[in-house]
Amino acid sequence: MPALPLSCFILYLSAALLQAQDAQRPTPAPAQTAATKAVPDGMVLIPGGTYRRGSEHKFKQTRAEYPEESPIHEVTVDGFWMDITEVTNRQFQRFTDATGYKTQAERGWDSKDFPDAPPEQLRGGALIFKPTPRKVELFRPGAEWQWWQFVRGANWRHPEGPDSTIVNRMDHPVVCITNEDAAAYAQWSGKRLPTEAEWERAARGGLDDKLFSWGDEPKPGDKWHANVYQGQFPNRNTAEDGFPGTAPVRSFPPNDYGLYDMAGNVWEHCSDLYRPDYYKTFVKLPEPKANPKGPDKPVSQPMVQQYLQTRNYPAEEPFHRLAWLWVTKGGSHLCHHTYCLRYRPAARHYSESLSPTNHTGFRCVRSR
Ligand SMILES: [Ca+2]
Ligand SMILES: [Ca+2]
Repeated sequence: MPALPLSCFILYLSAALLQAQDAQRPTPAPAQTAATKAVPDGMVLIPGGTYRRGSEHKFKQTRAEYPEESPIHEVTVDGFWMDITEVTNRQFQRFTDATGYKTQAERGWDSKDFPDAPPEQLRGGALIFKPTPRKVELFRPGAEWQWWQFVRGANWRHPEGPDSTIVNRMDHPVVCITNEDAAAYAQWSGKRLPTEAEWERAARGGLDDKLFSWGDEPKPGDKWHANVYQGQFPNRNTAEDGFPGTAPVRSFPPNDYGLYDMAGNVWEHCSDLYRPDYYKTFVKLPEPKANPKGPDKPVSQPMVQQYLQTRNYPAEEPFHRLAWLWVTKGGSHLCHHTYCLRYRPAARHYSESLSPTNHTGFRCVRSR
């Protein structure tokens, strides 16, 4: 999985974004209802405790690097309940049926935010993966534009575009969901999105210091333990694991906490803002707090691109909340080990609400 690309639409609008307002941290979700001692339906208790977050592993067989995961550091989280599976299309449909909620990809974008954009550019849609016709050089700047395409009319009901349907995929994870869409579902269901610290705690399943949520072996017993990408990315998907796209939830073994698809299938939204240097600043805090909730200030994709090249962010300018980057975890069915070995608990990536994608969904948690 590459860095999520800006769509042409987004590039076109970036100047308008930089001048937009609303650059403050979001209002926290309302406090959750009182914890119940009964096991919430479809959830499992993740024990609180201290674990070692992040990874400094050196991968020998790929040019891909993951500096955003280091340094490894101790983090303490309280116990919490977590959904056993990713939120499915069936579950999300219950939410939209009950509330009439329209996702960002369905609504499109508001001319108030983009006064100079032609109406056509504001129509809803999502970034959709398209296999390339032949092998491509993966590690050149902008390479991802060869396999990501912004498709008008693509959304959770039509994950590959207007002519596609979820009718036969109601047990698959919902996709083309932004962080705000996921938070709206969570609030409706009396839950919330996990923090990044909670998500990684849960994904490890008690196996601290292991590479994967099942151990250190990529493919124990010669069996795939997650829905990821086999073959040659992005032009030849052999689907050796049985699934060329998303899989029904629970298609692969759970981790030791009983959670399914914490590796692969779809990326999962967290409640934290994303900064690639967050762990480096976190470990310098005089007394790192338990239950960390991520950085206070958002960054945008252009800021991250400059940071990755120079290790410095550009001078800060206000930018619209739609361009804020939010943490996503767990990798997806598009992760190939040579390019995106991010189906690991320590792996970190991001989403932005200008470009929902058809490999990003979520699951919820509830405080005890
Ligand atoms: Ca697969
Ligand atoms: Ca997942």
